[in-house]
Amino acid sequence: MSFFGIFPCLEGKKVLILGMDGYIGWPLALRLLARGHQVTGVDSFITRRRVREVHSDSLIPIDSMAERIRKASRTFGEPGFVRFDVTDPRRLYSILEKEKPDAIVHLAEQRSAPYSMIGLKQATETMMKNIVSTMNLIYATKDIVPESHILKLGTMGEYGTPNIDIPEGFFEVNYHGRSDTLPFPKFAGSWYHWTKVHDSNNLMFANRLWGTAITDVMQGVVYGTRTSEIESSSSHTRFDIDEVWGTALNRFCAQAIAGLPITPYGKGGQTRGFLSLEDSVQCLTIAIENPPKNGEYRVFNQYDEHYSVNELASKVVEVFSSLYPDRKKPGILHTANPRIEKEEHYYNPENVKLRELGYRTARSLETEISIILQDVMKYSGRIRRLKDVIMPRTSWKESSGKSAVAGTEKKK
Ligand code: USQ
Repeated sequence: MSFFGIFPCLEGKKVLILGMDGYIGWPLALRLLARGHQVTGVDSFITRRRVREVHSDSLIPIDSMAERIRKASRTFGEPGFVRFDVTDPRRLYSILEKEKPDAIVHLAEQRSAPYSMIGLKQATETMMKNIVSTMNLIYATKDIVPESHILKLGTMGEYGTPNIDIPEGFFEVNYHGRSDTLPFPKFAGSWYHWTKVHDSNNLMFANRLWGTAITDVMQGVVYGTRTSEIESSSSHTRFDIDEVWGTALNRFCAQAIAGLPITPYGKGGQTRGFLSLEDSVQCLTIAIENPPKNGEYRVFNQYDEHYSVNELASKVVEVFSSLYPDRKKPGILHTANPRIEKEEHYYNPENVKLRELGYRTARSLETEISIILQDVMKYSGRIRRLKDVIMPRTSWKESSGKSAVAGTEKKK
């Protein structure tokens, strides 16, 4: 158990989690309940459906929401839950009327960059779901609970990989003899990442219009299978390893256990901010328990350390070899990069604000990789069934609208 998880919060809050069924949503619900907050969740279960559409599944089996709630209630307290899609403003207004939450955490967005790059249909679905759900939340909060705090999950990918340091949201600019504090320029690398930029702009404007209190979290890539509360309740969160829904380090661990080569794309020098699931949940909890001042819009860069994908691949090989000395050492295969991104670049984002509020890294990278490998090993039989969906296929260059157009013609 992390140091942070031991002590319950003195002042319980009412928290609404949009996207409570997701990879981060469920462990966050457990953590907040364990700390004495009242939690209600919303989800449409779209991630479960979309993952099955690419013939994949969570490697670690997950319970139905009814079973999740039963397990949470036995250990920490009962969360409320309502099933709907946040793009439906009527349902969102009605739950805010009913719950009157102190904080609303918005995790209910399409979260896969490769999914958004499959073609026009997926790109527009991502745009629509993400931007509309955030607009619904902005208006519903202003109309029903104007004092509430919106905690919105954005992404470090909004900034791209500029050749200068990245501040937390804003920076001082001097130009032609004049200076101002301005939002740092955004340069996203997928339709998905651009939706998060559009969300950030809309949230910033809502704050200017109505003074809505907002935390816009620029989160790095999350890895891991467990938090303290997952361990004590045996209520697992999903763990995706396929090329569309799985993320780098989680996939590398699964590849090592499956006996497949680990796949840094291209040269593998692409560097991102990473943090464990335990740390992600810790940071979001800190943001909820330390809300922005009335009328404040603040930006947190939420990651622990930055690594290149080559560094992560080598780390997985190293930890795997010491855990399983008798097994064949995993290979590393630099596959052609399906994405359009810099493969060697400068990267130095700032991440001090959460540390100032008390965030401390829960476990070292090596410890976390070792835990993931051992958890994944328990499902090595299931990995064999998912082998065909692990290697990269979704190409940024080949993303096309033709199949969506062909679908329309057929209907006529
Ligand atoms: N990568 C590989 N090999 C793989 C998978 C990924 O080299 O097998 C590379 C990608 O090319 C990329 C980097 O790893 O340069 C990160 O890719 P990813 O698939 O782990 O993560 P990404 O698509 O960027 O998106 C994920 C989450 C998203 C979140 C984002 C944070 O799916 O929801 O917003 O991480 S960030 O990357 O900081 O924008």
